[in-house]
Amino acid sequence: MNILESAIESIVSKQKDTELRNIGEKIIHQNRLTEEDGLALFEKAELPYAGALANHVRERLHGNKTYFNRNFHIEPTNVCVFSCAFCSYSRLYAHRDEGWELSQQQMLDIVKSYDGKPVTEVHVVGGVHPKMNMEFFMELMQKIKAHRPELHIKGFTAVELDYMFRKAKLTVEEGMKKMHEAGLDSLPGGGAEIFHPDIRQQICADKVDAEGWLHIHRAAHQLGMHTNATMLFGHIEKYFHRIDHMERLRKLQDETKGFNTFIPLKFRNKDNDMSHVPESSVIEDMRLYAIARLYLDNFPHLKAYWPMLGRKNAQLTLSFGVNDLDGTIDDSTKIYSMAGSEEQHPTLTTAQLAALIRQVKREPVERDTLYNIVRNYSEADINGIETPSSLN
Ligand code: V47
Ligand code: SF4
Repeated sequence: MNILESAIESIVSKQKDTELRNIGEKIIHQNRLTEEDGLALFEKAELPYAGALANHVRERLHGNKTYFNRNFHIEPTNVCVFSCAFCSYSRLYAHRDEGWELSQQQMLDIVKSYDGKPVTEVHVVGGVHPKMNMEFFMELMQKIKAHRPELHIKGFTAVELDYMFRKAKLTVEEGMKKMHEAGLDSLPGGGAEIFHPDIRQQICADKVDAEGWLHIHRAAHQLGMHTNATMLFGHIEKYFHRIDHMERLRKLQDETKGFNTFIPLKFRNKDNDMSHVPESSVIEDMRLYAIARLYLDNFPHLKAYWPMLGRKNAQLTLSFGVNDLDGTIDDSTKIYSMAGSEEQHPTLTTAQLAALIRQVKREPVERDTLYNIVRNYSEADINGIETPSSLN
């Protein structure tokens, strides 16, 4: 038994609550948690206990490695046919003069502005514009690939794809195949929000439901594509809804093994129809990351999206199960700055992101979208780089 294993055994053996102690035993022996276990963790586990268990799992899976990638975002539009109550970013078509709509050429120019820069991924995500159809995006991807074939296109949430496929009168399988052939390499995790209909009805009633979201990801997995999954947390959902959400993802992952990463997204309450709902505390946020790491035993990676959490809290998550900090995001993604994130200009250079990770004694590893290692960052690579206290 190594030092880490004996430390976690000692923490579990000292746990006074029998149910929580049994959960700890399961984690040590790599046994799956039940829904009741997940609920008990949310209801009773204090942060140090859940966190120690999650850190044990994180280090068993990844040691100190903390991944990030060099990517950039394209947000084609914020015009959207839907009106999710938590969204601070979208504008209805009738008010499109207040929003933005990029042409194919403008998006291609963004791609070209990265010529010669070592980015590996473009993340394309935006509102659901009634006039930007599947043909438009297929053509865009073909042009991107013609210009830079090796650039990985991670694009379009299940919400955007569901709308495109229905408009094109294609089945999910047909639509996904066409998008894949046009250049789509993988799917981001957005649009999942909270799957349970009782909550979905209140926060995003009109967009694709849980079954539809899972269907789209299953179809992508069946084509050999990888995808991510998110959960929008810390608003009106109860612990039970979080477990229900993660349970549905765990089941699909058992079936397909196509998910790479789970990304909890903390609800931010500025300028949206849920501004009266208070944001969750940092303790609740860290407990959520930890419990997600424990519950989703078949997800290889757990990501904290730093532009939403802020840099310091993102560093903190690395002790509570998280092993991925997304990317350098070399441009200004608006979905969080408009919803109240402290990160109004979410840009970090690669060396700054690596320094952020090193500062909390983890090992920065640059990856591509599929977690192939691009580069390890040694102390020497980041010497003299500003650390977060001076970056904030
Ligand atoms: O689905 C919208 C969320 C998501 C708010 O797969 C909000 O690598 C908090 O999915 N407060 C879209 N969250 C972004 C997304 C994403 C981001 C980064 C990486 C990946 C990936 C995916 O943003 C939406 C919704 O859940 N969101 N408004 C808000 N007020
Ligand atoms: Fe549209 Fe996405 Fe905003 Fe919902 S969250 S209103 S689908 S942009």
